[in-house]
Amino acid sequence: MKSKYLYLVPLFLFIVLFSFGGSVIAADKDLLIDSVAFDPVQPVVGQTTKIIVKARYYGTNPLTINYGVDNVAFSHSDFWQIDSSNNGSSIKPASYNPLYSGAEFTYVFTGRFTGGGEKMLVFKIDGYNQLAEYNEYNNIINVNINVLQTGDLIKLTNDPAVYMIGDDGKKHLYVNAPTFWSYYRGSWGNLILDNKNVYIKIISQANFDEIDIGKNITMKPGAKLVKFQNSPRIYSVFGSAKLRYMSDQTVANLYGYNWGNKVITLQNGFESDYFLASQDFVDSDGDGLSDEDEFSIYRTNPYNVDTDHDGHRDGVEVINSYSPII
Ligand SMILES: [Ca+2]
Ligand SMILES: [Ca+2]
Ligand SMILES: [Ca+2]
Ligand SMILES: [Ca+2]
Repeated sequence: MKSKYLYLVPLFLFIVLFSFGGSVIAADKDLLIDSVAFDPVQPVVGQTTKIIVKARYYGTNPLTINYGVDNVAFSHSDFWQIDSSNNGSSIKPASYNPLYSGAEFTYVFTGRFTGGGEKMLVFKIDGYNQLAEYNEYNNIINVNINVLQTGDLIKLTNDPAVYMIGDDGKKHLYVNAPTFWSYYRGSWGNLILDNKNVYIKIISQANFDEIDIGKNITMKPGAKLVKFQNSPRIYSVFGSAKLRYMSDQTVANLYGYNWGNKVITLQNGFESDYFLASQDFVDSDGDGLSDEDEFSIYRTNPYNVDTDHDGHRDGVEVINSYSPII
């Protein structure tokens, strides 16, 4: 590694001697930033994250004075440093603690990203230019990082499975396409959620593996009927992954004779993502949507079967992917 930079010395000497007519002693020292890494490799908003900056010193003599070496200037957007008293340094050069040529040293900034998306972070060693160096241009490093946040969709390049980053910072799997499409509109190339475009971020296997796995995502309440491979029983989904058992007659009364095409069959393995709670189902107006889902998800009136007065019941509109409010 050392020889990689040595060729710069004569070049710089030449420039300095030429510029100053040989009247000054050329700088024989250099600080540079080698690399910046993140732990976890794929940060998520709110997660404790370490930013690890590796730097290096070269010089004909060891550095014995702390020319600001113990501090890396760090410009950041949306990174909240937990311990602001700590400048992250592992080194403070002094006569009793010299910094030898070629030595690598580390800065660790611990904190949390407070916002998601693409970020550019800028790191600069010797930010106040206290040390005269033969290369002042290798002191800065720009690092781009894509910070994930709640609601982001992610997938791997060669795997169709799509996951969502939850409030818990974990990745949650959409177990199949109907479950996914119970939340989104549009097409894979033009995904829409709440009238806004959303994008699926392709992430590397290493970054993917860094994110903890959370619970599977269950069918959006009211959006479909479900059954499991091992049983003909039909359920509606309401609240948080709750199942309400429905007789064929109940289903037919609500959704008409062609209710069969509203039923999604889930693999038995996904049964444990749900729980049976028929007794909790409260549907005051009898439109097929529970009071809690009308209130918290669909913003419909739990006491009016047809909130938007278009002649179609709230629950029927939802299960047919129409808006019950416009
Ligand atoms: Ca430098
Ligand atoms: Ca209702
Ligand atoms: Ca209603
Ligand atoms: Ca309606």
